[in-house]
Amino acid sequence: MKFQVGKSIFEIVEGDITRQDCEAVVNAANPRLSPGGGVSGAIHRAAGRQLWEEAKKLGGCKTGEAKITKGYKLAKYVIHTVGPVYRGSKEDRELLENCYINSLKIAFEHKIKSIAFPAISTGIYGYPMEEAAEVAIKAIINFLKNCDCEMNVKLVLYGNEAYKIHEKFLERFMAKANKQNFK
Ligand code: AR6
Repeated sequence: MKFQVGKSIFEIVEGDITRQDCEAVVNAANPRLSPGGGVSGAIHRAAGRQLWEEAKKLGGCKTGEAKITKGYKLAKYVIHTVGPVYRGSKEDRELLENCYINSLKIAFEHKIKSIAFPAISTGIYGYPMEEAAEVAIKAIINFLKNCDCEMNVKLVLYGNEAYKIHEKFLERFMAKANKQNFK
């Protein structure tokens, strides 16, 4: 499912983030930026050992913030962001939103034209998929609407269930936005 947002394209796809043809891949990292499991483990395996060699020199990353490294065998860049561990508090939402916004800001600063995100925090960190889908989609679309950029942003959902949840939310969101003359 694909939409034009300003001069950019926003797309949701079902698949493996290590198999996307993108200039930058976003990693759902931990505060140490160590390889870990889940999507982060897969990204580190695909990029190779040099990714950890570079990431470990960055002094970690706070929740909601983002840092960039080279992408080695995976892509030109990897942008590491640390999602919140879900607690069911108001703060979770803001921190998750910050992950998307801060990653996109770094991408913009590096003139990155194509970027792939996983569904940050929805695995080991326990963020409910429906709530996370709303936060991710709104954050990405608002950023693209308000930025003078031409980016191709992909949200890569692992498995059909995750894809369907995002598709449902995106359809409702776009229908509402179109009624309000979405540009
Ligand atoms: N491609 C796309 N999405 C994937 C892939 C893949 N190859 N593999 C898993 N996912 P998680 P978190 C989905 O747990 O919740 C790590 O150990 C997965 O189904 O990877 O932010 C870090 O080091 C889920 O929907 O990230 C941290 O300690 C989403 O990616 C911790 O996990 C995120 O799942 C971060 O937890």
